[in-house]
Amino acid sequence: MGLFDGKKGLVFGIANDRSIAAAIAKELHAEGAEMGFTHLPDADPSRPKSEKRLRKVVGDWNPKLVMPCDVQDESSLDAVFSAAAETFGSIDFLVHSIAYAPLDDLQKPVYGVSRAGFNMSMEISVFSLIDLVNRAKPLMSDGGSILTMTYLGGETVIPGYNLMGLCKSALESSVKYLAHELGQSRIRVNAVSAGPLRTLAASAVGDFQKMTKLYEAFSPMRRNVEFDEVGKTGMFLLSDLSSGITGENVHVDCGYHVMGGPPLDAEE
Ligand code: 0WD
Repeated sequence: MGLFDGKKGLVFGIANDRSIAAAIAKELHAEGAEMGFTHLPDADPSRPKSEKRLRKVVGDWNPKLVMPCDVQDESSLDAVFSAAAETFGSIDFLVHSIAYAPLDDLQKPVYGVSRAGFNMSMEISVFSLIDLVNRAKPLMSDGGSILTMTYLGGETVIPGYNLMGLCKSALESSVKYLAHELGQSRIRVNAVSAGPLRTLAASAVGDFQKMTKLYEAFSPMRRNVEFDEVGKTGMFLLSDLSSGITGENVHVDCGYHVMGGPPLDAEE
């Protein structure tokens, strides 16, 4: 008997087997969930790289829905949600694990960010959650649970996180407002704030190795978080085990976020 037996949902944001969404989907699958997945559209359909990488993660689960989706493109979103309605009828959960900022803007100080880069980053990393929630609501007539992924750089300054920090602040605020607006429809909206994990997206942000060393030295647990730990907490927030939790930002970061200064045993 799995926690997700008979439950259906959509997962947005598996780029490859190291994606956080892949870690969450693995736990959901182990608990019996049926899922639909999207990948970034492949520029050359005769060489479907994104689809192939996604299918490598989820192929063995025989998913009924695998589709391209660019959250900036209304028509691809329309297609995904009409296919989801046709395939699943209703859904119980949705995973939003999507973020993007143009590298050039991400590497600039916040005051140097371009208007176009700001708009694009906010659209892909924040508005996409709002839009997905709006589109998923009619499919969640029996209630549901929605999860997004964030990082501590949305709450406090993490040098190098720059423009993405602004996006995560707006994303975390969206989680609270959406939770408020959808609570009476029995739809919960939560975020997981994960410690640094080596994924495709992470390679674009600051000095990754420096961050992981910092977590090893400063976090209460003196280590970095593992993929499956983030996956399990994501699964918990999507499951009925967390039925009383909404609007929450759960930190899965070995406690790093509670520290206001270095531990006394930290090396220079
Ligand atoms: O340390 C980390 N990796 C952390 C990541 C710590 C805390 C939070 N996060 C967040 C990220 O900010 C993001 O919101 O977790 C989420 C997932 O990130 P990830 O698993 O680290 O990264 P990745 O495996 O690259 O997945 C992000 C995916 C994209 O992958 P690529 O690398 O191909 O851009 O977001 C998707 C895409 O699959 N994505 C889009 N999906 C639809 N339309 C779009 C788009 N326009 N742009 C990006």
